[in-house]
Amino acid sequence: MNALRIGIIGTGHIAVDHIHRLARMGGAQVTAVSSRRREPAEKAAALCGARVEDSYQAVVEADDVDIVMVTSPSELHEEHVLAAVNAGKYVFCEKPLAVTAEGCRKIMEAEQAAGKRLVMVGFMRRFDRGYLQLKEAVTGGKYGAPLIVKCAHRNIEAHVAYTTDMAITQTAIHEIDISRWLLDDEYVSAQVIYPPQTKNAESFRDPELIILRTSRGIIINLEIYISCRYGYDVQCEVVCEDGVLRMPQPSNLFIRSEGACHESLENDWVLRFDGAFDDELLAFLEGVRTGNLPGPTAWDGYAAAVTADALIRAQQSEQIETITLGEKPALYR
Ligand code: ISE
Repeated sequence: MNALRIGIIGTGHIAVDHIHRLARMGGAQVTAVSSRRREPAEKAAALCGARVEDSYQAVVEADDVDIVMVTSPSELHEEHVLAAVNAGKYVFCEKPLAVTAEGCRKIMEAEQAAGKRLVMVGFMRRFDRGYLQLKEAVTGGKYGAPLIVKCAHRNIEAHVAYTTDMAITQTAIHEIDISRWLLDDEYVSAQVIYPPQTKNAESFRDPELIILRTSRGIIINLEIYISCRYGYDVQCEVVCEDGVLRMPQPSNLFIRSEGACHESLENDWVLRFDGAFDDELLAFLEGVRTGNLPGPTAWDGYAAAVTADALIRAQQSEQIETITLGEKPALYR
């Protein structure tokens, strides 16, 4: 079996993480990388024996690139994914697919013009063991219809210059995707409610409570707390008619000592979702080999972007905002 040849656009932290994963997995070879900054590009290239190209166009057009991995800053995703799709290449794009719903729509149009699915979005939580168990239990129907989804997404602190809307586009975006996937339903409205501001954040609103409602009337109640300080903590519980299903946490050593019980939490998402990151890449590569890409699709990226737009409006209006997706194109049905 010939190794799949990968070109990477954007060589920050997550790209380097993917390079290490690909090296461990085998079956794929990074051949070219590009970045707006030369030094990180050279460092990333040295890790995998790739060459540095001067532009993203050169990566996309290279004959020895079958797959383009887009790990550039979010606001550049649209341009980079469109170039790759228009060149007929398979694309793995880190979330978000694009920062606007309009950008995602353009990507779907390009993919439809290509006549087949080329794009997978990096919503890695769909490959997490805990979420997969939850999905199986919800879908199995044994516990009755789902009524409420309660989620919490807490980060230790903002890792970059953070703004209030980033709590939606960078952070809540994971639950936006995972809840519609868990429920197999689409959102119809969005609301944001603010409790008192934490002393741990100054330049943006934190924490906040997000309420989403789906077409079947299911409520998603999501707490986002970017600067909780104590650890990286992601929780999800689905209240069904005849039972409550809680996502299991990855197991860590449980210690009883000095009159207390203690179990440590991971301190970032790459460690917390380590297995999910591996399994998503393996599924993507297998999808390219078989010509049958798994989700998350560009439609999923689009649905998340439309919901994020409504939530940003809701952050400002503090009113209930409606969400309208329109019809799902045949390619994604
Ligand atoms: C980051 O980009 C992620 O993807 C993490 O999963 C999320 O917890 C964090 O808030 C984001 O900034």
